[in-house]
Formats: sequence, structure tokens, C-alpha cells
Amino acid sequence: MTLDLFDNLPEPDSRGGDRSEAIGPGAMVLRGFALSRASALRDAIEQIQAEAPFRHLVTPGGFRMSVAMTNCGTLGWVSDESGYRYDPLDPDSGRPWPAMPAVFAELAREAAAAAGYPGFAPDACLINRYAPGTRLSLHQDRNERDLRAPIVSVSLGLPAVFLFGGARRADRPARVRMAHGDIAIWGGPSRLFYHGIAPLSDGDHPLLGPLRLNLTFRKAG
Ligand code: MD6
Ligand code: FE
Repeated sequence: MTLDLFDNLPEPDSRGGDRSEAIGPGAMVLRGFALSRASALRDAIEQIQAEAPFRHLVTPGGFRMSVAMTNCGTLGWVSDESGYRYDPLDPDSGRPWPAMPAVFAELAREAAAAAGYPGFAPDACLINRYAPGTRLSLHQDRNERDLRAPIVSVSLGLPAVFLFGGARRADRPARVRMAHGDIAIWGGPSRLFYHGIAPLSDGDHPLLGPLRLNLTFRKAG
């Protein structure tokens, strides 16, 4: 018997252990799940943004988004005057988006499995960058082809208040604090719930400075 066997032991609790919180039907937060990989994630984001810089997209209504975005994976989420869509090419460069790093895909798969969604294989990772004051208004994520797959959302850097509403835009959202290393997983009955990010407070994070970064993994194609 070798020590390698212990690498394959399951998590003590297959639903994320005692650092998990249900935030809605089929939705939960895994506290600190990404912490041990945070600096590897940060390094990978630096490589991605060298190839596909953060940019402020324009909404179909003509407003410049305050959140800066880029992508990795075979599909990237983009918005312009003609609407929202997933595109295999970065419209700024005409080239494919950077490949999804293994550390990203493995983290997303493990987090989804811990939340009760085994076999998650994301093909798209939207990377959001927030400066203090930046917000993301209530929206649904509904441009993905297969709505049976969950969304896995990793928070890094400054803390944020995640607004988690319901099936209707008018449903009053819960306020869920997302700290560095926390992961939210979303699926099943809440897959199309409205959600957003409240304006980011000032701060200076030891790893990332005056910023919040968010990775949202999807199966888009
Ligand atoms: C953010 N997140 O946390 C924005 N969408 O910066 C999202 O819009 C989101 O966190 C779907 C599921 C989880 C999310
Ligand atoms: Fe979203």
C-alpha cells in the first residue's frame, strides 16, 4: 500500500462539509474552497489577460458595463449592440480565447461535485474584474445551451455582496457576502434565478490589491 491511495479519498462530506451554506434551492456557497489555489489562480489570470485583456463591454441598450471582462475556454461570453452571446473568438483580437488552465477546470469540477453536481465539464470561463464602486445589476444567466449544468462562481480579492433573488426580477434578493476563496454553485431549480453584485466597497486585498476578481464557469455550448 502506498500513500498515493489517500489522494483519492472522498471529501468527509460529499455536500461540501460544514463550511457550506445553502443559499437557495440547488444553490450553495462553499466557504474558502478555492483558498489553497488562490495564488495559482491569480498567476493563471495574469497569463490570460496578457493574451485577452480585460475590457468594458457595451450592453445591447448601449451602456458601457462598469465590470471589466475577459474569458478563457472554447467559448467566451460577450455583449455588444446586437445582444449577448457566446463566441469562440475574442472580438477584440479575432483569435480564439486563451485555453482554460487545468487549475481552473479542476477547481470548478471539484466544487460542482461537492455541491451535488458531479461530472461538471465547463467549456467557458467568464472573468469579471470589479474596482471599488463597480456593481453588476440583477440579471439571469440564460445564454447557455444546456441549463441542466450548474454555474460555478469563484470569488477572489475584495469581498462583495452577492444579491440572490428568485425566478422573477421583482423577487427581493438575499444579500450573501462572498469573500476571497468562496465559491457559489448554482443549478437545478435556481439555475435561472436573478442575481447581481452590490457596489463594491473600498479596500486593499493582500493578494490582489484594490480589486475583486470573479470566475464564472459555465457549460455554454
Ligand atoms: C460575480 N456573478 O460574482 C457575478 N452568475 O461577479 C454572476 O453573475 C453569477 O456569481 C451566475 C451564477 C453565479 C454568479
Ligand atoms: Fe450571472
